[in-house]
Amino acid sequence: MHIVLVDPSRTVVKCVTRMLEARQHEVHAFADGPEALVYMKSCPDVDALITSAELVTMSGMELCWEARLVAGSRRPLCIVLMSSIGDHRKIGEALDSGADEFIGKPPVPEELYARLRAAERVKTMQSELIRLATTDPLTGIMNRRAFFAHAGETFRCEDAARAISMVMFDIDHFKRVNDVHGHDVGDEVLRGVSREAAHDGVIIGRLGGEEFAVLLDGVAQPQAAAFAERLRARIAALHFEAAAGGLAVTCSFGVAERIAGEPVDHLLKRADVALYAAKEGGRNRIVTADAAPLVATPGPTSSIVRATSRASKGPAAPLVPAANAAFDVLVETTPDRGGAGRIG
Ligand code: GH3
Ligand code: MG
Ligand code: MG
Repeated sequence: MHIVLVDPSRTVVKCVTRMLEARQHEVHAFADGPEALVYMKSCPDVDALITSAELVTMSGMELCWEARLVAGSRRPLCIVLMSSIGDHRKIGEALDSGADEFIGKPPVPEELYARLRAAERVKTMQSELIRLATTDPLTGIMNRRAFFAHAGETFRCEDAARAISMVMFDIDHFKRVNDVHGHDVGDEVLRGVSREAAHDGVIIGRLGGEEFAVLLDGVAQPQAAAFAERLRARIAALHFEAAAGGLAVTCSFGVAERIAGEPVDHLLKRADVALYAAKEGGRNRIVTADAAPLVATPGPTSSIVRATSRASKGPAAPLVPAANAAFDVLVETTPDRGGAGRIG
């Protein structure tokens, strides 16, 4: 395991490091909490923190708490607090501060090893739970919830000068792929399209069905539209094999750049309205939304995106572009001829 060890005593650090290295653990030792936290922030693969309860500029309890915040809910981290004081109140306080284990100082090697083995088991389970909770099982990319969480974090860290753009896209006439070639081929198309879109290591999520979103951090709308155009062309060039013959698919794209202070769901809404315009305009194209905010009239489904209401062809909560908003059709491609014609 990759372990951060924090103790002000060089002797303790030396002794515990020797114990851990004897079991092939990788140890990074620090004399105090703040420097350990800086390291943990920059190094997301730290598996465990072993800290003394008695530190210099912050208490061991505070470090436990801060380390828990650094790890958040998406990063498994085992925290072990070491203290020479066998005070039960202190043990309770340590556990309440985010520690998983409490161990005497200096630790007895066999106890330390056993606690780390237990930590490893818990970590494996936590990693699997996190993976299941954040990954779309069909495509292996982020699911809707994880994408929103990731976008939310990006938005919180935003520096005012940095552009952020959202690209939403949806496979054209995908229902016909299923109808003509079967659900398994449909699934293969979903995998192929998401693989192509995830190609450059971009932040991509499957928002539902055959609808995807890409978050482009540090990218303004014109460059985001150019990215979408490259992706549109790459997806259109994909070839899928099916019993009834080969097939190709196209996608429609909506692109929007974040207005300062705009929340994730609002930006997605604008990208979705642009996507809707791309569908209306003939599909297999990119439409950018103007930076003007949308006026969402109140309605039962007026949150986030309208994919569901579109898919069901039922009444959608109306989203009305504000007076100065405009749709800008960027890429005029050959309008589709009803989709089925494209499917070989
Ligand atoms: P449009 O061009 O307007 O987007 O038309 P469309 O046919 O792509 O859209 P529609 O919303 O009518 O159909 C989407 C289809 O996607 C219907 C649904 O059965 C299918 N679908 C949703 N999730 C999955 C999945 O996980 N696998 C497969 N194979 N199909 C799926
Ligand atoms: Mg579709
Ligand atoms: Mg759809």
